[in-house]
Amino acid sequence: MSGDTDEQLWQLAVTTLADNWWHDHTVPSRTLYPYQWSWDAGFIAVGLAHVAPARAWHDLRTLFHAQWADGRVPHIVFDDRNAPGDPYFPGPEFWRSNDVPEASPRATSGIVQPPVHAVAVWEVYRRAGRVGDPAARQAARERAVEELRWFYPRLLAQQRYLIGARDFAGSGLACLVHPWESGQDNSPSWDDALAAVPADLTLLRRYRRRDLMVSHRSHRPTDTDYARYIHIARAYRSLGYGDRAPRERYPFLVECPAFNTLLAAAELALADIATVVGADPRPHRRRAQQVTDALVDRLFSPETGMFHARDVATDERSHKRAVGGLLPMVLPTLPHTYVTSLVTEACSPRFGLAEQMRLPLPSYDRTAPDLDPERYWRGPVWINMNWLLWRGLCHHGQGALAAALHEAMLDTVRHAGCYENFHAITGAGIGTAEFSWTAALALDLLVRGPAGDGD
Ligand code: 2M8
Repeated sequence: MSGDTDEQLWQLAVTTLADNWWHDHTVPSRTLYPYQWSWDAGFIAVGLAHVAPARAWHDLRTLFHAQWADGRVPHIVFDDRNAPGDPYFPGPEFWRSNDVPEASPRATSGIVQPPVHAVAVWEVYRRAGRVGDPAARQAARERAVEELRWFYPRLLAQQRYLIGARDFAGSGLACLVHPWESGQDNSPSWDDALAAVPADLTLLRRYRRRDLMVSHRSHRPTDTDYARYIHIARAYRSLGYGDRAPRERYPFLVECPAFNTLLAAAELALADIATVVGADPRPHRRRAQQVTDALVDRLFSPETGMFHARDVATDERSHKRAVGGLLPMVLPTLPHTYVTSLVTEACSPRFGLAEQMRLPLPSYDRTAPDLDPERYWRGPVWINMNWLLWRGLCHHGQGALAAALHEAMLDTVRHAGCYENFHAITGAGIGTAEFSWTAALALDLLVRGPAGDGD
């Protein structure tokens, strides 16, 4: 594919989402990720809201039907109807969620992903009732209010789990117990914390990496990374996925700027939802502010002008400049001076935001000696992170930069297709070719226009 028109891109994105719908949910990709993933479902719903709103609600409901009794929303929901033959590792027999009393009856993983769902629910609600005759519009609006009522207590429980049980450092921030929880799996942000985790390659002989059967080795995390991922997941599993054991039982405990930004953004979305369902929005706004303040206190570095992950075991901040460290820019609660600092960093050669730009922001500093332009979260461009940053730029009155980023994102997808991610320097498509969140967010960008204020 090269140089598609907007109409062709629209069609491609709609087809991608339709092809990735299986039974009661959308998979990120039929080949590489044949189940339902948590934060993918949020981004996917934002796109489905424009073309298949009933499916958007259905998809999110499927995810929340698998929510655990303690409030956690698992990062993968398995379903053997759509994926016979054990096509993904680690699958249900690795996670063994059915052994855990708080787990949902449906097999899931035991870890979480960034809580983008409240934002997604609000976006789907906002879009409701925009097509059809007046009666159809009215019915869609009423249904959307019912959906908000269904989701509100579940989203609250999700927040309570993350802000409560996951605050390992007592800092007001949620802590990740596994790099997969960040969604930015092999980001250089975790390198320091991971260095202390044993990399037992013999573990990989016992299991088989299914990702390498459908993807290039040079695009995926290394075996050393994978051995560590498995070690950390097994340690957490041995605690019954509990969050109250002594800290040294958790091989990886990290506060992530992007995850906590989305945690605060979820509180702001919940404040909006609360006003519709007749609840009090003020506690949500208060919590959003508290998380924002903790982000600034714990994760902002005056030296780099951006945010960085903090390893809770050593209490050290990483020095790596990853795109997640720019994400607090999406928060209306972030004081202006930090927004300015983040925009300045985003506009540096490291990330390349500019009124004339060819490619969206990479996942990692383009000038760093350890940039790996095609390896997953160590360089490549990801549309979801750029879409979030674009929302932040729109919100903070950076119209010209927002418009340039909007165009760069669409241009990249028009040229390469709905790939999972894109080479940090050339923009070529990488990973799986029919990737749901790229398709979904392209639809949203097309509808909303450069300033985010379109229909
Ligand atoms: C990637 O993560 C999974 C593990 O969860 C994997 O590498 O197999 C990440 O890009 C993550 O952000 C994403 O949610 C998932 C499915 O698209 O794939």
